[in-house]
Amino acid sequence: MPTRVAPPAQVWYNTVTDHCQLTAAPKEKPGHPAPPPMTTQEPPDRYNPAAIEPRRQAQWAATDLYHVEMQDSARPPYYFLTMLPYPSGDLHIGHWFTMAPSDTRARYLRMRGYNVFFPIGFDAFGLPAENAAIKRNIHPKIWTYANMDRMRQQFKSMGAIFPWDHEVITCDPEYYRWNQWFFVQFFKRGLAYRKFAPVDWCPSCNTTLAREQVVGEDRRCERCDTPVIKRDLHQWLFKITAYAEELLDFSKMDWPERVETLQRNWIGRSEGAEVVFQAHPPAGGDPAPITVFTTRPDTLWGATFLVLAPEHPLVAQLTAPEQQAAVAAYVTQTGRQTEIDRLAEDKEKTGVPLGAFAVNPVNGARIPIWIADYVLVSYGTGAIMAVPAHDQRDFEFARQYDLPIVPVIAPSDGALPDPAAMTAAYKGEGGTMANSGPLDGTPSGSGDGQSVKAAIAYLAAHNQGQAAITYRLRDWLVSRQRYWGTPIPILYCPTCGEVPVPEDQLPVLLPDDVDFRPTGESPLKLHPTWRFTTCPQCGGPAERDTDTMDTFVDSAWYHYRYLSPHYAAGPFDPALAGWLPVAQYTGGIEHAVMHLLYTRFWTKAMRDMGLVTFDEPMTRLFNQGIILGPDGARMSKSRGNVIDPDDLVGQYGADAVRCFLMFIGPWDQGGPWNTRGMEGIIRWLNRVWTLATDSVRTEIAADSATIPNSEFIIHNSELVRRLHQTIRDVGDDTDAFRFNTAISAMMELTNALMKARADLAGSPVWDEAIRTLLLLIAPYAPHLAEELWERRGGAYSVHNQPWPAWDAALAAADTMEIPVQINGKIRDKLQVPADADPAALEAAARASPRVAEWLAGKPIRRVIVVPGKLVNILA
Ligand code: ANZ
Ligand code: ZN
Repeated sequence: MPTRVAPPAQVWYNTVTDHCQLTAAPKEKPGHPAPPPMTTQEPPDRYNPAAIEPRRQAQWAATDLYHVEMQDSARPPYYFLTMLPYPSGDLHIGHWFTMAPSDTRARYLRMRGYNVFFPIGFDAFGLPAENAAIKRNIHPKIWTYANMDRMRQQFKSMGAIFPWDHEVITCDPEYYRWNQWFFVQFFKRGLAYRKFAPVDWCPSCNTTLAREQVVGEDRRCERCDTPVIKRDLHQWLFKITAYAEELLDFSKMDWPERVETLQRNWIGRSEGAEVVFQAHPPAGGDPAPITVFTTRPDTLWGATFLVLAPEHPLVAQLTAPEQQAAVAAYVTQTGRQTEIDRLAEDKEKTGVPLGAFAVNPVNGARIPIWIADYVLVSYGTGAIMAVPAHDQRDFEFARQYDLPIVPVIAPSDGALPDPAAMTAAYKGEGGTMANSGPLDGTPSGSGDGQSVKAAIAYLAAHNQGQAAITYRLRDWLVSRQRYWGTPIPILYCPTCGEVPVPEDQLPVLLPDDVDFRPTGESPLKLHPTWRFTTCPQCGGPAERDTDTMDTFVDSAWYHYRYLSPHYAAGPFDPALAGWLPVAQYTGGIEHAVMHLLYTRFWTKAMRDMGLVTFDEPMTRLFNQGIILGPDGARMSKSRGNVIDPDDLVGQYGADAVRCFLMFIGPWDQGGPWNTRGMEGIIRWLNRVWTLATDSVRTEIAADSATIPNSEFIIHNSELVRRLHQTIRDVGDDTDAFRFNTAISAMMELTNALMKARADLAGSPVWDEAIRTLLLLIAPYAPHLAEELWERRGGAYSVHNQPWPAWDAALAAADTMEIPVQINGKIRDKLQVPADADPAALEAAARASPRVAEWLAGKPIRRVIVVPGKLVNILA
């Protein structure tokens, strides 16, 4: 028996944090003991993660084990990326839930022979940091950097393979300089432009929000939940709409269907036509053309009025004097409503006539022009032709204000509906065009030979309209009236206008001495000197833009910077382009339409700038679920259901926490935390420990009596088969992010080994099985695997070993011969898998032609199946 040394658990435990700090900070903290040397310390002889983990982490750091050779021609590169965290304070269990399984898969691929790059950094600019800093009255920079220091240590306690020398911090001038550089390139290419526009404004955060940051039906600020209002400001936008069509093409990547659908709906492509009406201003003068967007240009003969969005630029010009008061009141009223309210289908329709008329280009009809809130200025052309007979909203509006309804599609029975009798608009399915001049008799629909295409051809031929596509996608609004962000690198010169900061003057540094509290004005505007500068073009006085960029700019391209975080000649070192695009990305589904769309746009813009040669930033994407509190609700401080990973690591060890998070359920589903479930993991890891460290048979035999069925002897060949099946299953499952079933498979192998131990311990098969088990668990429980590997004499490091190979022949389930009896007499013998269940055996017996012959039509009364023995059919 090995001598049992009392585990110095307390001593080891106390050194946990010191080790972590040691790996990050160059200097040791005074007053704390140095880490124990690797060789002289007697290790505890039972599983003691508090002792093992910091020691292994220090060893990996000291030996630079996870250093990534960026130009390695021998191994294929594999860029594995997980979404970078906000340095919001403490690391919470959600961070672990996203990072630890990713680390496991990255480690697995590393063992599979890939040169794996799995970097990490911090999304360090933005509102969360700034709001928290405001609350605590410390400078956002100090607060952010302190958080990052803390989180870095916490990340290290996870034992991940992050190459810390590639860390990217987005609030570092070395990083945001390239945000500015990209901004200038976008400006020069017409992809960045400025416009005076109504924007969504959060009165509490005192800033504009992108459309995506306005959440919920009641349109609240994503960050602070305050209802959003509209405000007019000069804003910079990135022209993401220039790529709308290309962004709908998902063929060059393998992303979850759900994300594709969310993006497709967000982009919202609509095919139809633009039709031009001439409007006559009440005051006289030249007619003003109004272009409408319609998906049903074929119903043009049934258009009985036009509706403009209240914000439409022609409203003032087309308003008759007697309507001015009513129109002004209506415009103000609309401005207070949200888009959702305006589009609500059950809402009573309201509107005001302008007192002007337009001419229907195809039949010369004079039709009135109205404004109504159900028409949005931001969609299509902000103006519609109303066809009340065939569009429900127009129908309700016409009924409300007694406007004419003219049907132009006859249902299949041939008779046009009587407008007075209609109770709803008729969409025209299966109908035929009527009352529509050249379209009469054409089947209604958008297919070939149907009315929509015929109408477009007619309009084009007569110069009255053309085919058009419109998108719901809006340009990306990037200006923020906040301090903690990248300064926008544009100057305003009274002579030269908008002037980009010359590239050799980048970065435009964010000054530290600013009153960063939100006033509604950009804090940089209140700085006494910062914004005053000279125009690089004419040398005259100029002013800087005082807004900062949306932080989604930072995260749109950070993965390029990871490759060469200190590269000074460009956003990334083109010599490292072989790593791109990212092979596998992991992160939450909540980023489906913001970050994941922006980063696709950014890569396409980079491609068009000649910086990269591919079209999509990340080839594969996996969305993990979220980990919930023990009560099944989202973890939050106010609910008091937050699980602190540091406590758990202190209590159970990082390996147990890692494994538990992967075991809790399918990774893409997440689930509630259940600390009791932790025990199963601890028990498993302890069994692995026992198997790998104890080989004394008497002790083992006593121990194995506690395992059910311990009398059952697992034969050599069965163990081999199990082993090969487990290698196969753990590999397949890890590949497919099925970490929970991979752990189950390893647990089963562990249990099988426990049962077989009395017979096999010490044999070559046994040793091979233990060795293999350690290799399989290495990506999952990296510290434990390293420790046990070393104790069994393996060469450092287990993490540099190749993933074990498996043999299909050895993994195949054995077959056996089963007799089939009919009324007790053997009539056939079947080859079946050794583990076939009763249903499978009965089915095989019934399917046998010889059995059928013997039965010869006799009805089967009963079938008796004894698995592994026989099938007896009573006929
Ligand atoms: C005439 C018409 C007749 C229409 C008909 C539909 C049915 P989607 O599919 O969502 O793109 N529309 C156009 N611009 C609008 C705006 N800015 N605000 C509100 N509604 C607008 O819808 C396109 C249809 O929505 C367009 O086709 C237009 O109504 C309306 F039997 O034009 B349609
Ligand atoms: Zn100038």
